[in-house]
Amino acid sequence: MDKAIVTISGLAIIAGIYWFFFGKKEEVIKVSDTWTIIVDGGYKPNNIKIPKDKPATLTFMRIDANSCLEEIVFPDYKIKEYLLLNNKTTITLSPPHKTSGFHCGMSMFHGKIDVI
Ligand SMILES: [Cu+2]
Repeated sequence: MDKAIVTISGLAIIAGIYWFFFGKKEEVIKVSDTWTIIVDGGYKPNNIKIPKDKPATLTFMRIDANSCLEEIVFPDYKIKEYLLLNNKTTITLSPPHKTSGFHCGMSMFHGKIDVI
């Protein structure tokens, strides 16, 4: 009986470790044509991977009333947008040139764009 408990808890721990290292990564690494970023106490996700050969359309859904997050800046793309609360704002990065960052109007919250 004790052996069974040890075996089962061992398997549960292995499954947990597997999930921790492999399960989580998939939601961060996402290559597609559209991305939805939730703006809530920061940017979720805050690391976005976009393809190097085509425009990427990012949709920002701001649900955080904090005025700090009302503006978003992509310095390398010379883009500055106002994010309406409880609304979607679409920003197209074209052409995607290199790895760059974005941040709120006061540069307190940050995100990263990886071009792959
Ligand atoms: Cu800010």
